[in-house]
Amino acid sequence: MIKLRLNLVGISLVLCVGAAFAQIPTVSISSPLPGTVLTPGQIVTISVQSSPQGAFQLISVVGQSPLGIFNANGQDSPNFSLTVPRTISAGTYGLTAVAVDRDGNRLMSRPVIVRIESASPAPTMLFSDLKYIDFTYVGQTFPLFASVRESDDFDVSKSPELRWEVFASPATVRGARVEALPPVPIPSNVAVVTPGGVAIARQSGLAVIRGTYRGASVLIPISVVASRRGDLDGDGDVDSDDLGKILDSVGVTPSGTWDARDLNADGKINALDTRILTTLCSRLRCATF
Ligand SMILES: [Ca+2]
Ligand SMILES: [Ca+2]
Repeated sequence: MIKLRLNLVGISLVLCVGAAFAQIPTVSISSPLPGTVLTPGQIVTISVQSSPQGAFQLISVVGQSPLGIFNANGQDSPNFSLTVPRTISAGTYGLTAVAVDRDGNRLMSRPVIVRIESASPAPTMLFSDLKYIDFTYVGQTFPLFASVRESDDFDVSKSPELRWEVFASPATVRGARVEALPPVPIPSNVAVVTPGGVAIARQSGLAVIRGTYRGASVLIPISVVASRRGDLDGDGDVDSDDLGKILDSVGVTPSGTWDARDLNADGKINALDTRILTTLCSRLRCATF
């Protein structure tokens, strides 16, 4: 009797060890994450993970109607491209992966619940507090802002959908308001805008920075003064005011090879540049008057 019980214990131990080493087949949706918010017309990648490798002959994703069904044969980790139907109603929808193994057995993942929100209407106008930017030296930088409402309570400055471009200015007068660009605007090198939305003056001249967000746009005229070397405030002379601008920038990385503060173009703004500036001063001892 005791022996039998021991034998039973022995068998159960063997089974446990065996189960620990056998890989349990799994299938799951790794993307989108539960709770992801989607809008009609949006394209989203559905990623499925399964194991062990080669266990399944078919992996499908069943989307709650009307999201649709997607199938992949013989892939362990298929990706599917889902376009959210434009006619879908707002609400929550489930996505479930279904895997069929070599013996025809079906395995289902935990459903991923996504939320569909009705698409906000495209804005008709884009706004910026910046009516005009007057760069006083080449290399000067200026962060750009945009919002879809006149008060900046709906800031879209960090949106990946916001795009800044620099075009030649149709206005010839510095500070002139620009109402519209030509149908085919000409790109300009007067300034560049970094992917983070910072405008950098690159050469003297007039230009227009255009911000575009979901079809709405805003125009910001800019000027970069044709200044003499060392004239960093653009007032036509080189004096202690300009020296102050370099002193304020010591240790700052130049915004580019064109940066007017890096007077010896060595990629640094330091004491050497301040010393060069003092040799460029219009008056004795860099006097302002
Ligand atoms: Ca000056
Ligand atoms: Ca330098």
